Amino acid sequence: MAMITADPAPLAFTPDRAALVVIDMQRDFLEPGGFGETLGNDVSLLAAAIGPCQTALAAARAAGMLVIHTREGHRPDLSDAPPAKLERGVPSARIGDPGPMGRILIRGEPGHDIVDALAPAPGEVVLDKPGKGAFHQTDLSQILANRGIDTLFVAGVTTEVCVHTTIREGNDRGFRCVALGDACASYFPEFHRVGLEMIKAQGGIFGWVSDAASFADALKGTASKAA
Ligand code: C5J
Repeated sequence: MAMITADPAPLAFTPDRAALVVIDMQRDFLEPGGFGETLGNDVSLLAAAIGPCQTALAAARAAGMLVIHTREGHRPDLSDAPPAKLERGVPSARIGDPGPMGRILIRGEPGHDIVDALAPAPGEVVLDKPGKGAFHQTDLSQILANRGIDTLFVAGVTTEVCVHTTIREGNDRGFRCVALGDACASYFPEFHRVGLEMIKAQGGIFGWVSDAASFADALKGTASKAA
């Protein structure tokens, strides 16, 4: 059993029954020329999460914890992209359009890749998802059930969109969900702050909020049987 400092209260967890889920740290969101920038965002704001994600990944790997990386994106023929998603907003380029990193938000294109600094290690799960939540139209539930996982530590981007949706989905499915706040980021600093507040408010209505260093501290000296 390990214990992590968190809000609204410390949380005890079993590392063998926990997973680190790193959400959508893709070039399409973090680098110029991708999906994030086509929506008018300053993508440099997301870089703040890279260092803390590295800290969390190193700690999880050392502990032998299950690590899952997600990628938001669509099939090249866009058959899995709801028209309502494709039509929305007034982006400078739409999903599927060509860009400097290939077709925007399309699987197999360079922009869909996870940034080099957070490249998945061999054997880690890479989960492609068509929606914002990591449970929607994916086999995440089965992967977690196969490993007996009951606690999710969640990092990545963006705090109020795919991180939040995944935590809400996980919470409703009975997982203890912990956002590693500094390992998450948003194009809107205020949404990041309030997004984290929302998770831990009301006694932890969606879960807990902690940070990458506390996660690493909690795992010090633990080594998973699953390693
Ligand atoms: C967005 C995400 N923001 N990964 N996706 O569209 O948060």
